[in-house]
Amino acid sequence: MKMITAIVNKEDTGSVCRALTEAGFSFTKLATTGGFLMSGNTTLLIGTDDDQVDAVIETMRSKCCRRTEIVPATATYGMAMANSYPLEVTVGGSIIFVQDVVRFEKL
Ligand code: 2BA
Repeated sequence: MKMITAIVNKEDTGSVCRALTEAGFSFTKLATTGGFLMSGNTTLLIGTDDDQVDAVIETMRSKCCRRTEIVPATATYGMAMANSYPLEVTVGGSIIFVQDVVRFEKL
């Protein structure tokens, strides 16, 4: 079994969650904050069989897109940093980590 940890842009969260549900995958949705932009994103915890990992990722790929975000000149981000001019960063589609699950119990 694997645990997929996926950080999803907030713009894509609704469509990604709908697609995962329609495809029959179980997940837990957490409200999270990116450490660099300090803006809201969503982290999904998706426990699944090894042979379903690619299907989960393809389902997500169909709903996640890369987008450019402009950080205003006055924004502070990270720890005690501020930019003096507008900053353009490419965010997403999704940052995905896949880890082995040593033991799974449902009580
Ligand atoms: P944030 O940390 O808010 O980062 C938003 C975007 O800002 C990143 O998009 C990246 O393009 C840019 N960025 C991040 N750190 C930077 C830096 N030190 N210098 C310049 N630009 C930087 P993504 O790479 O698509 O990441 C989207 C979100 O996924 C991140 O939001 C963070 O919440 C998470 N994430 C990304 N990489 C991660 C990692 N290695 N471990 C844990 N979470 C990660």
